Amino acid sequence: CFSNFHKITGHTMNRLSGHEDAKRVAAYQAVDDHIKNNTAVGIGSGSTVIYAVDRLAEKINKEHLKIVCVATSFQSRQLILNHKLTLGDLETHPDLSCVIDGADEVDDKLLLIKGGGGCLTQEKIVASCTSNVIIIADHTKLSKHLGDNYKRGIPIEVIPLSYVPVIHKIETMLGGKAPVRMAKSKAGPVVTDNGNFILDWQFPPDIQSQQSWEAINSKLIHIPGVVETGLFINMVSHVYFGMPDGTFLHK
Ligand code: ABF
Repeated sequence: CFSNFHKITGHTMNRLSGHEDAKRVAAYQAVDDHIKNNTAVGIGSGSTVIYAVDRLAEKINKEHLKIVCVATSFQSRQLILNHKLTLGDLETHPDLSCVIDGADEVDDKLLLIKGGGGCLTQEKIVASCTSNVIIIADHTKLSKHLGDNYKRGIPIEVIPLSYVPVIHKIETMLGGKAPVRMAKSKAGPVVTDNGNFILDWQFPPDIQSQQSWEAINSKLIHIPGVVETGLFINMVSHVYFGMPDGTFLHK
């Protein structure tokens, strides 16, 4: 289902800048294809989105566009403010023309794993406010099945007091391991923008042959204490991958 393959000319890729160039190619193309005047757009989180906001700011200034930006995280809010873009919220803009966001993995059915950077819940809420969710990523995020490339597991945001019972329930009900994500310093758990913890569920490899991701997601979401999962199912309209040779792949 690769619908489009395009060449961006004038791009030289090398080993060091390859990933960054690929992110930039995807981000610029998504902004160029989808941003329209007098609209409100959702701004995702992560390193690829930084390129999208750079391009958005350039486009707004050059074309004198009126765009309201709705953030999906503290990082995203800072990006919007640092670029001097107009910051809005879902209270005033509950219907967004599009959302541009990154992902940790995208399978060939356009199912996503998100939340590797810790921002899944607000991202999913904002994504639910548009019918046009656009994912931007470098080529390493593309996979046949979820988990082929992204080995850390599916991020699951949980209320702190529930984290041990939730771990037990996930491991008993679905198998695998679901450790709480620790800060790099190991001084304590990572705390999300919502004050919660994240479990990274390393699911059993054969789970995808036993049940659908919809069924798995529904089991996870019904465990008391689970706030949201990083499984994004049937939410995506477009994906732009930056490829190693400077092209982009549009699915
Ligand atoms: C956020 O940023 C997360 O949902 C996802 O985990 C991550 C992708 O980041 P990057 O673009 O840095 O790979 O959107």
